[in-house]
Amino acid sequence: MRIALISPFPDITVFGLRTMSAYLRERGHWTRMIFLPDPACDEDYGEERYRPETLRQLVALCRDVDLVGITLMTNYFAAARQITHAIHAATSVPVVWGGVHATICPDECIVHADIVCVGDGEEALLDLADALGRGAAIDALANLWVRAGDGAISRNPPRPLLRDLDRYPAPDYSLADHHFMVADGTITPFTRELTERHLRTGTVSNLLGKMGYQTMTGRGCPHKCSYCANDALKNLYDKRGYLRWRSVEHVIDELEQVKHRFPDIGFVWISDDAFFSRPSASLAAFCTAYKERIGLPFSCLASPLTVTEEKMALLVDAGLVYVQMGIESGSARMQALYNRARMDNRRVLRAARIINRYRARMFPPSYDFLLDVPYERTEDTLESLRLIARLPKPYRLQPFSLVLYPGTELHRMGVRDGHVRDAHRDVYAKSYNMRAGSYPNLLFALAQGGRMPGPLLRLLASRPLGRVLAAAPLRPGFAWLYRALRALKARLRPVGGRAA
Ligand code: B12
Ligand code: SF4
Repeated sequence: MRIALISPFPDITVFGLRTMSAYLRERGHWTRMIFLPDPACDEDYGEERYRPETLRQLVALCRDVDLVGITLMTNYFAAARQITHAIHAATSVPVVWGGVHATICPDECIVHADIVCVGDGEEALLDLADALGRGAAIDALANLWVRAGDGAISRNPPRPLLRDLDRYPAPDYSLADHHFMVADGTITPFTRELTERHLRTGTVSNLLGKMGYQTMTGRGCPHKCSYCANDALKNLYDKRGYLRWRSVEHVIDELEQVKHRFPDIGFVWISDDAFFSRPSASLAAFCTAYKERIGLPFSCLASPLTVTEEKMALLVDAGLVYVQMGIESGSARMQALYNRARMDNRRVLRAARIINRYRARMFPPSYDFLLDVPYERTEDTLESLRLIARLPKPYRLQPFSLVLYPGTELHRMGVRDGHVRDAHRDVYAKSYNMRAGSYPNLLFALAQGGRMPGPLLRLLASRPLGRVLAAAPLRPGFAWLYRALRALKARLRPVGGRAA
């Protein structure tokens, strides 16, 4: 079978879609990958994202295939819908949607797609391609929701999660029948030069000033934060089998292939949800093999509970140069609401101090915080700022405006309490970059680079002063100041860089 796989994401990594492409090819099908980096990017989620000429070219690429697959996160719902409508209007090729949003909101997706994949897609897509190839029925395949011609929908539960991730080949970077939408909306063959140019502009690539290759050594997360997609995904699957790891050999093989294919790769970006939660023995084996056979600097994500002195020492010795850790809030009340009570300030400071011991050999770590949370009071945000004042320097802050993603506990609460009045505006079209203008958010912006002296930040975020300055009469003034500061930062940001 011939299957077109489409990504609307700005980033070209798309690990899941590329893995499925490689797997289908290995199993005798042909895939055509089409990357449509969303022109609106993260800033403006319009309804009509692609130009008519782009859609015409896209449809032409989908005419001679047997199946079209589209991957989507919640923010890309409008893009997937626009692409699907264009394909449906001009061809009779069935369209299957998959990815985190399809998994969490299949009922909404099946209105537009012919088939929706709930959960991991490799086996489901292979079964679907095989069945279509044989002319067999597709309405009872595990993981798939299928809409029949008369509108009836078969809703098949997901199969148990596959534990052996080594079954899947490395993501497809072959460039064979790969296509890419360039800035003017034209779809061209995806070349090595275009790939490398894109790999140079990812967030971490910008930060480290090197061309980065992004991969995942496992799937899942040991935690279940109430605002995170993992909260929704763990409810779908058996929680115990959710966190899975590829073997060290499997990951190192992939990285060796990548080094061979792209010799200019300057670092590896491991984007596992919580790489530090890999068991100690496996992490030690990874570090030994990585140091010997890959030898490139690398970055990863951490959670305050999983950073230990032992793991940090191993990783830095193997080449770890940059860590991003979610702190999210310094207020015990908010930590409890986020289901992160165990990641309290004591644990956060302990993890930050461990990371800080390696400051001479690493780039400053990034610490993520959630802002604009409807349940957060000014005092909670000021507590976060006071925690920041205690963090050892150097560091960078990555403040994210909370998006209430569907399927999460906080989304349920938000809907119940009237914080999601217009789903498109408040969730689907909201970017984590759209932070509200306020006194505490201004302090976050000023402290973002990690250069504000701790005592000054402590003073500005202290209870009496903070309360006065965050009070209603002063809000418009601080909102204006905040917007002015962000506009200035945007002007100073290097071309190709993104706001964190
Ligand atoms: C790496 C990553 C990124 C990278 C790269 C994204 C990319 N384009 O490749 C970066 C840092 C750029 C990124 C950015 C964003 N991300 Co992100 N990201 C992830 C992360 C950690 C891993 C994604 C991944 O590769 N997973 C592994 C693969 C195997 O799983 P998968 O993608 O789900 O694919 C499987 C199935 O879903 C299914 N499937 C997927 N597509 C399809 C298609 C078809 C046809 C079929 C049949 C099946 C299918 O099969 C796949 C294989 O089993 C996830 C968290 C996670 N653990 O998944 C968050 C996640 C996807 N990101 C998220 C978000 C919100 C974003 C942002 C929008 C905002 C933000 N806060 O960061 C931005 C903007 C996007 C952008 N600029 O590209 C959310 C999405 C929530 C939601 N409801 O949509 C997640 C789930 C994080 C979270 N825990 O909440 N992200
Ligand atoms: S630690 Fe991060 S990835 Fe894991 S559940 Fe919490 S927010 Fe999600």
